[in-house]
Amino acid sequence: MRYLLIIMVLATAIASAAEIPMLPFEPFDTGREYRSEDVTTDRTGQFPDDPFFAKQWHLENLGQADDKGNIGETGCDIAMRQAWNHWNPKQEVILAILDSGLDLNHEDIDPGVLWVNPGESGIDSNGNAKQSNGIDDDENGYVDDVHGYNFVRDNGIIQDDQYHGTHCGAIICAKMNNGVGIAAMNPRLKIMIVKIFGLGQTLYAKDIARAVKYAVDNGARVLSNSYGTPSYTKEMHAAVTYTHEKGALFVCASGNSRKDLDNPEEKDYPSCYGLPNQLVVSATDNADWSQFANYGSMVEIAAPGANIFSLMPKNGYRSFSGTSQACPMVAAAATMVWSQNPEFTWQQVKQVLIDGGDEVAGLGRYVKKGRRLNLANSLQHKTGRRLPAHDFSQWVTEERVIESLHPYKNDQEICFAVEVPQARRFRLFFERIEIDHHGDALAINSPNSARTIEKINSNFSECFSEVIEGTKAELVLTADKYMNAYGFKVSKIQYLPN
Ligand SMILES: [Ca+2]
Ligand SMILES: [Ca+2]
Ligand SMILES: [Ca+2]
Ligand SMILES: [Ca+2]
Repeated sequence: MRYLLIIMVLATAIASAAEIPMLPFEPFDTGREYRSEDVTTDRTGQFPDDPFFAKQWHLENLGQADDKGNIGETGCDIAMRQAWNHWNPKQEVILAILDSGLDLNHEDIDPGVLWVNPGESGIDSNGNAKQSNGIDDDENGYVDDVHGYNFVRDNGIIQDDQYHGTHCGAIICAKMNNGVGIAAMNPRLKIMIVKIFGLGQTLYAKDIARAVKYAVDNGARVLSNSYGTPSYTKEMHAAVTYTHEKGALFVCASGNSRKDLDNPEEKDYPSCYGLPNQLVVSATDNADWSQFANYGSMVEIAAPGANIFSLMPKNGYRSFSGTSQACPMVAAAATMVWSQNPEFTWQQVKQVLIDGGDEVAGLGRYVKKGRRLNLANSLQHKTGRRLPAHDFSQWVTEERVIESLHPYKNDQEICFAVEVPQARRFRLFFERIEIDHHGDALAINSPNSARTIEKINSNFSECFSEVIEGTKAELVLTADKYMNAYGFKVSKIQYLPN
């Protein structure tokens, strides 16, 4: 029942607040928090020398386990080590993070990463520091907004009093190669902190819309938005439209509820506002599987988002899962591409990120074109890995029914063997698939290559599987003890004759 309760809590939270941060996929009470004195990993003499670097599989995945012990697959990462070698910033580009602030007291945060508002820094005519004199020195409508603004308390103090902003922000801007804590994507980016969550009042759409407008009006060209709500609001729609008019790139998390965002009943915002300068981000794990992210035609890129190790307030460290964690990676990648190509428009930045992404088998169900961020490619304007293209016009179609019980039973693992003796390669046509995403999955395995080709835990109809090499496949349906669904029905197979 544990999962069910969590879902209900989430659903209640969504219903009661107009705007909430996307809660991490993992419940709060699992995992452990680390202190740097717990660390036994000695990385002295290596680059980067941050002791938790090996836990940051999203930066460099050498097949090590993630923080929860799941073994990864080499190369399922954003190619950060190579990206560092190809980064030559020509111009500063400001990246705004709209979240709960940043823990400036953390041992692994350097406040030097923060954007500094020139109009709110230095000394005023009375000899007081402009950043704390209680005066709106630059007359932008916000008092003492030296590093951004706190819309929750209506002041310039952007310290995190929650955790979400620190965890997501530090993925980008923790201090790296300092022998402490984690590495980050790049500490030399300039980060504007726009605090929209935390202790104090609950903000509603009109306040978040003001915060979005603040970010672009004060120079941010990339905005990282790790929050969402099922409610459409004209205020937020207008704010995202405003970022489009101003030529900024609005990067946002697709959400963690395994919803089909193309379904009118399952919309989530800001992902579904449909502005072309939006880049909606899905999440993958350390073997490039998509587990929980919302999906749909507006989701154009994936980035690592399962068990992402980062900072917690009070010198803590831990992993969280969510598109909230994937979103800042793409936002930082966009900022790095833009810093290196200052003449680019947002269209070009977005295109370079999508073009550089690696195509992943099975990811195409959840992300348009099935691409996961590869920052090293994008910084070099290289095309990422592409899956083989097939000319299906020569393939033979055969009626064949393979189906589970409808609904399938809870608490079981059941295997369906498929053989197409005359095939060189083949694919399955699903009339319908409905697999509950809480602990259930349908895996398509290829005994020929000893690989899992797809893992499906959502709803689709009238669609093909990925191509399976050889003559055999196995469909393995795994169900936990709670909540079931229709299951699946294959009605046709299509194959290339041998
Ligand atoms: Ca001001
Ligand atoms: Ca001031
Ligand atoms: Ca560090
Ligand atoms: Ca289930």
